[in-house]
Amino acid sequence: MILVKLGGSVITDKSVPLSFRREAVSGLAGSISGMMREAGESVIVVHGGGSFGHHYSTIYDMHTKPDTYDMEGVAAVKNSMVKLNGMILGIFLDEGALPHCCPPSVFIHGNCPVPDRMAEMARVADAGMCPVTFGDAIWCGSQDPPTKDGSPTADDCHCMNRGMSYILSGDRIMAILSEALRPRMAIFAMDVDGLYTSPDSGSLIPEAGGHAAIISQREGDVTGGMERKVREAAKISKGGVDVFFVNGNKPGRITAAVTQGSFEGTLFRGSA
Ligand code: IP8
Repeated sequence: MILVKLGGSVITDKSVPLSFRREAVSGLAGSISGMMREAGESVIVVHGGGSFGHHYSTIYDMHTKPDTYDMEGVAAVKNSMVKLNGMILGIFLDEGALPHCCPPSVFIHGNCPVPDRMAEMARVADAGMCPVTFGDAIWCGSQDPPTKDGSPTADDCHCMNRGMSYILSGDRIMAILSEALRPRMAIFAMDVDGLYTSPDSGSLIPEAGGHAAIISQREGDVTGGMERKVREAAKISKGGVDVFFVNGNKPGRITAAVTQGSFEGTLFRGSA
């Protein structure tokens, strides 16, 4: 099984609110469909919020830390993500990737991943459909932030129904699903070729390892942009899963990584 994260910067134009990049999504869906049909690979897709979810999270000042955010904001973020997800599902269907919509509330209760639900997603993928989930605003009753940076973990289940919510990033979902399902590879499709030694003029890092520490935050979205991506990728690879950062505008590179083991991007080698 392969997990693929479609980054918000590939599927939307982050500089223009509510702008969808149809052609980029078609290319990615075509490549995923090919991996499923021709290479017999089971695939689960996670997508980010881009200029949909992040647009409203910023307007309503919502973050990954559980808090009593404006419920109008929770509703606006969720509505925008469902719209974005609907467009993605339509293109996946057109490209023969047989999408199976799985909002995160299907497998995350408050701040707790639900193992049975994640196992069911894997069964859907193994049966030849493509479960598609996404970063979202999540209802969570927790009174205290469960971790230092506020992101939920499987160990911290305090759903006390006190009206809290939080933004769950697609990158975090990648780590949650990787830990539960142990995919063969976790791929992050982004709008750059991979990780660079410095944000502006550095060279591409083909294999990350210790380099990951030197990467600073490139973009300032509510879920932490590149910094969070690197953190989650490092966590996933420490669990023994290969993680690949790749340019999502060049979907042939995803196919080459999955079918030929040829990595044009940045690889975090799994090291359990
Ligand atoms: O784009 C966050 O997911 P991300 C989604 O993967 C929202 O960080 C709702 C802002």
